[in-house]
Amino acid sequence: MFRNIPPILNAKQLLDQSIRRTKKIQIHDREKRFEIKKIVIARTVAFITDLLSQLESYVKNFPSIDRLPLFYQEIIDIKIDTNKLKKSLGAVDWARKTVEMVYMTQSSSLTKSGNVEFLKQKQKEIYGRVSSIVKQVDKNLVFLANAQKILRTFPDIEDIPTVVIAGYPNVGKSSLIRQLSAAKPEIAQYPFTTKQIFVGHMEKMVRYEKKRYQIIDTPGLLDRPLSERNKIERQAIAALRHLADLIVFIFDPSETSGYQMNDQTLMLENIQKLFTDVPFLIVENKVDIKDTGSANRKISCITGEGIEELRKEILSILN
Ligand SMILES: Nc1nc2c(ncn2[C@@H]2O[C@H](COP(=O)(O)OP(=O)(O)OP(=O)(O)O)[C@@H](O)[C@H]2O)c(=O)[nH]1
Ligand SMILES: [Mg+2]
Repeated sequence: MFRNIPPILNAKQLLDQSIRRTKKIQIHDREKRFEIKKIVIARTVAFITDLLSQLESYVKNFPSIDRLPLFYQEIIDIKIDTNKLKKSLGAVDWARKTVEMVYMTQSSSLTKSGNVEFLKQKQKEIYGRVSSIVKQVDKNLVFLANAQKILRTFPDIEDIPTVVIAGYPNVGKSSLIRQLSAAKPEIAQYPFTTKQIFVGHMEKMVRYEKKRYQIIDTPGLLDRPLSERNKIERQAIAALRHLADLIVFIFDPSETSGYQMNDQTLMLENIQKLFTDVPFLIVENKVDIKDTGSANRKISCITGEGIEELRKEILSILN
């Protein structure tokens, strides 16, 4: 989704690139004086127009945040900071307009003059002014380049029926995604292995047509108020809030995850209070270690027990 943004250079790289490009411009005239004049003018114009088109493309090609789906808006605020992002885009746009103004007010004095020394002096002056404008927004360009790097790591979310897997850390959420889809999120025996949203897909034949579903892995959540949640946990909450048509909540009754059932139960209750209009499917994982005998669905991501039944149940709820 965010892979097509052109690379954003910092001030020095941008100025160096534009100067390098203009050096290639050569013009021949039988009269040396005219030749120099034409070259100076052509290079100055090319330098500025190249810069202008770069600056314009940075702002124009950046996704307009307010028009993105709400999930992305929230993830951008968590991982990048929407305010700073808007300020940086504004600053780069200011630089473009200011460079344009310099060009409009100065370029006529270039064409009017026949004096080569004066022309060269004028060219130096314009380069100096334009460079100082671009350097003023260097930190904004660096911020945008970094934001762009972060955007590229975002998962591609489609507008199709979606199940979000949630639960305490280390209970087997990523293991379940691996069982139910072709996605291969990292699995490890320590908490907080998953640090961002991961997307897998499931399919079902509906009247001779293949229907696709999304299954979303989230970072583990602890039972605490939203205001105390870190950026990794807040991504899980954003996925639950904006993407879930069904929430599969995973318990680990074996407590080999390192978290007690008491705490896991409290968290489920709190999450249920937050998302009252989404159906919940409560699942106990690691039944190969511990079977509680409760009425909840039981699975094992190690032996595969209960996985196919769970898949069917998820697909029948999602429809
Ligand atoms: N015995 C047993 N171990 C399991 C089962 N499912 C997962 N595990 C193990 O539990 C540990 C955590 O699994 P993950 O899938 O990484 O758990 P997670 O919930 O995604 O963890 P975070 O991303 O850190 O929140 C790993 O060592 C898994 O091998 C299961 O059904 N039985
Ligand atoms: Mg995980």
